[in-house]
Amino acid sequence: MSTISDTLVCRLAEADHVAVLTGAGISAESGIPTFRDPDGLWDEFEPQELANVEAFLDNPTLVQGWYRHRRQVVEEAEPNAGHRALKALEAHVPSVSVVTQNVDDLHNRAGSDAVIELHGNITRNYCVDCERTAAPDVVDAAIRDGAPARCPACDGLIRPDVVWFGERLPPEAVERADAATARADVLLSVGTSAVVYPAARYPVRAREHGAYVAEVNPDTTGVTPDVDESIRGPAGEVLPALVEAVGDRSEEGAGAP
Ligand code: BV8
Repeated sequence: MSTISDTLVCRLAEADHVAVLTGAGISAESGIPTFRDPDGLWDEFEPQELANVEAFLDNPTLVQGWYRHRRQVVEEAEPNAGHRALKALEAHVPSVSVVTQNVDDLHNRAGSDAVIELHGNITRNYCVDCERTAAPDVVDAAIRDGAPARCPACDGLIRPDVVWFGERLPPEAVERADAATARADVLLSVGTSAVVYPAARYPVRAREHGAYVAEVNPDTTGVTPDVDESIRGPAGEVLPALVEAVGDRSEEGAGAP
C-alpha cells in the first residue's frame, strides 16, 4: 500500500463535507467480481450482451437469470472493511455522502447514512409496464420454470432496478450526487476504473469546485492524471488506515490548547 499524505489526513479531519465515489473495486474484497478486471463480469459477457434494454427484450430469461445469479452472489456477500471504514468516517466528518456506481446494496448494509445509488440496486425488481415493485421470489420461481418472469398484476416483463447502458440515471440520484460533489471539501474516488459516464465526471467536477481529490485503487485509472493524490492499494486496507489516521488527527486537534 502506498503512503497516505498528511495533507489528505488534515483535509479530511477539517472537512465539513466529504463525497466518496465508489465503484466495483470496493466490493471486490467482499468476493463480488468487478467488471473490467481480468476475472471480471465483462470478461465472460460483453456489456452489450446483457446490460441493455435490447438484450433484455431479446432474451428476458437470459438477462433475468444473469441478474438473479448476481443478486444471489450479493445476498451471500458481506460488507468488507472498506465499506465499514466509510461508515466509521462519519464519526469524524459532519457529512459523508457515498456516491456509488455499485448495485450491490453493500453500502446500505454497512450502515452509511447517505448512500446515493447512481446505477440502481440489484436487490430490487420492477414491472416494465406498470412499474410495480416485483418480489424477488416471483423472478426466482419463473426462472426455475424456465420462463420469463412476469408481473402478477399486469403480466408485464419484470426487470432489475439497475441502470443499463443508454439509460438515463435516476434524476433524483444525479441531483443529490451533483450537490454532494459540488460542496465536497474532499472527494475520494475508490475502486472505480472511471470509464463509465456520467459517474466518471465527478472527481474532475469536485476538483473544479475546490475539493481535494484522492484516488484509492491498486491500479491507475482514467482519472489518475486529474486527482491530487493516488493511493495505490486495496480499499479494504487503505480506507481503515485512512480513517484511523483521521481519528488520531481529530483527537490531537481536540486536545490542542
Ligand atoms: C447514459 C449496469 C444517457 C448495472 C452499468 C462514449 C464515450 C463516453 C460515454 C459514452 C460513450 N458511449 C456511450 C456512453 C455513455 C455510457 C458510457 O459511459 N459508456 C462507457 C462504457 C464508454 N453511459 C451510459 O450509457 C449511462 N447512461 O449515459 O445515458 C441518457 C441521458 C438521458 C436520457 C437517456 C440516456 C449508463 C451507465 C450505467 C451503465 N450500467 N451497470 C449492472 O449490470 O451492474 S455500468 C457498470 O460499470 C457498473 O455499473 C459499474 O459500476 C460501472 C463502472 O465500473 P467500475 O465500478 O469502475 O468497475 P470496473 O470493473 O470498471 O473497475 C473496478 C476498479 O476497481 C478497477 O480500477 C480496479 O483496479 C479496482 N479495484 C480492484 N480491486 C480493488 C480495486 N480498487 C480498490 N480496492 C480493491 N480491492
